[in-house]
Amino acid sequence: MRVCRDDPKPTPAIGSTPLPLLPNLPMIESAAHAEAIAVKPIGPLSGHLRGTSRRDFLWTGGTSFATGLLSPVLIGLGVNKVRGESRTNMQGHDGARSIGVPRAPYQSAAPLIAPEVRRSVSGELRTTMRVRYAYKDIGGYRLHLRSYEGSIPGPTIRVHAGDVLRIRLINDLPPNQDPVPVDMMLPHHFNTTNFHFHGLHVSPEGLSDNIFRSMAPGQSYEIETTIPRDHTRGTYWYHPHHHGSADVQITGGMAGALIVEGDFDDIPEISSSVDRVLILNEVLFDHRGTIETYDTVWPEAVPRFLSVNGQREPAIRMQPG
Ligand SMILES: [Cu+2]
Repeated sequence: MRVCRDDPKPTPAIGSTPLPLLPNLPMIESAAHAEAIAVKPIGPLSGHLRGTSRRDFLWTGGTSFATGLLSPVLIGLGVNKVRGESRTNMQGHDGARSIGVPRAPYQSAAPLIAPEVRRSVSGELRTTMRVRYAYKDIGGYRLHLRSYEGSIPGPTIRVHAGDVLRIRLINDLPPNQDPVPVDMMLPHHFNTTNFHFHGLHVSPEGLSDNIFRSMAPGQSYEIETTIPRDHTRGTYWYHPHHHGSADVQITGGMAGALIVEGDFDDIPEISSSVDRVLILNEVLFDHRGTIETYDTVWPEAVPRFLSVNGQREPAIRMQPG
């Protein structure tokens, strides 16, 4: 399923701390690509369910999310894919183009870290999403990118059909330096954003899933949407959808999982199993470890590597059997 294609190529990557702004510079490299997978592996109490898996896949340009119940075999496939990509691209980042990128400690096979979870209570999720620059150490590089709440990926939102989501979005990015172009098809205003609930069947108007809103830096905005009671359960995601800046922001890491719980989640064997959200991003950055020009996310002939929940080659440990 393809959606959200008004900008050519999305993707997530990184985040965590305050910092000084880097100047806009014409730079080398990159292309964007992100994959996000939410996986609910079968726990030890539900061995007989292994092999019966529920999966939903969403593909968006370079970004994909998958969710559901996946067997350890499938999880293994995902990890192998990440490992394969990483090895390939490690060489790229050791090349001349990565000279000058700030370095950071890196330990391969570190335990997988789950994104923070924000869950609805009594039919409502009321939360704040602060959009800001953040430092993120990933794969041995210290990157400086736009984020939700200073984390990459953003928090995981867990709701139920019938719930109301009330989000206060605070755009803490600095002012845009560039004027609005004559040709609006050109990338512009990378610090202006908005908020899109990818895949949700909700109102596209007003304060709801309105991709035509423009959320300027230095301002805060209310977002409110109601999920229909008969909404399909599953894993969705959220990301910016502002024309002209969405690609750069998503590539930098502004994305998170949105899970509508229900269906057979309450079956004891499933509810007692470990639920893992895996968000796979292709990490891209320029020689300063940031993304400040569209050329950084396009074309694709540049170094890159994959991350899982903002980590390069993390380890997922599972009990045998
Ligand atoms: Cu989308």
